Amino acid sequence: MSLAAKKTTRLKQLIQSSETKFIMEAHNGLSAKIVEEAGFEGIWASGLSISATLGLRDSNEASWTQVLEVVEFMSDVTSIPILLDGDTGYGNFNSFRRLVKKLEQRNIAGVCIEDKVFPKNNSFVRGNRQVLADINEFCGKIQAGKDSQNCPDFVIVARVEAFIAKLGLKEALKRAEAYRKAGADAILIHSALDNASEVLAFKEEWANRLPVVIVPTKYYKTPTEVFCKAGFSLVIWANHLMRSAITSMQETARTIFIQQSLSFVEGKIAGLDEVFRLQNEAELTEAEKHYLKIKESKIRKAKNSSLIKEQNTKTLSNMVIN
Ligand code: SPV
Ligand code: MG
Repeated sequence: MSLAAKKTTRLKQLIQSSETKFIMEAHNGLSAKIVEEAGFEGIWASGLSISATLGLRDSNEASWTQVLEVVEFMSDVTSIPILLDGDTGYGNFNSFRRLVKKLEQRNIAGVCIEDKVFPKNNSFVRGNRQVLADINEFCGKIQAGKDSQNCPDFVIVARVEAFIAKLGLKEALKRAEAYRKAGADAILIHSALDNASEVLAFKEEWANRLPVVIVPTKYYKTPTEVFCKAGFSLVIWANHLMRSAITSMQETARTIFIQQSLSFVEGKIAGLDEVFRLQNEAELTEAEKHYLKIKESKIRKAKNSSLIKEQNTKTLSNMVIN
């Protein structure tokens, strides 16, 4: 895939590729950069991870403009496309179409919205309180998003939560078909089971009407070849950087607290050189050489010209006196 192509186009190509592709969660600029450096072709800006790293619940406690700020940082420091987990679109069709416009302005390649009601709950909590959106209302939201996107390749993924709400395959297929007709570019079929039976049954019935995206957080034991063989388009590793950061930070904090010393953790954690490399300090050093030199030479010039002026004044006053 050409790196010169727009991020929207690259995400669309990923989703429409004939092979199964993989994208990885990130939740801030640093983790986004780490995802790109690991070799992934795309980033999942996870609602769960973004809210957790803000110290909040995954229940729309962060406002949509706060989420927008986070993804802007992520996009600025990476060159691979970002698919934002846009929850329910943060309101009705009108809120969603404004979100689409703002995401495109910030170079975000696509957004996924789920057919639940605002404020949503994470799909793995409060299993008996997963209220689904009205199908027609959700179709209108998809349509409004598609109608307001600027770039034709901006991707809108419709996420079907019928299995999460325990409504079964028939309801999942009915919803997916309605969202396809409303203009969705792909269907994300979500499941909270610890095996892939629901998503595999869906894929078999659905066939290839639209690309299908999955999030195997709970059915992680299913071998990846099963997903590839079934023809899923995109697999999202949805929260594993946020979770690995929690484990690592807890261990480091506990060790330093107990040992009252840093010597037990140095060597186990990223060195400052690595922090500076990830921040691209080298670029600023080069830029300083370039731009501050100009500034210095300007100062020199200014000094020279005031010296000349001073000399001229002296000459002039000498001439007047004489
Ligand atoms: C997220 O990453 O926020 C998701 C996926 O929506 S899940 O948490 O699995 O519902
Ligand atoms: Mg989410």
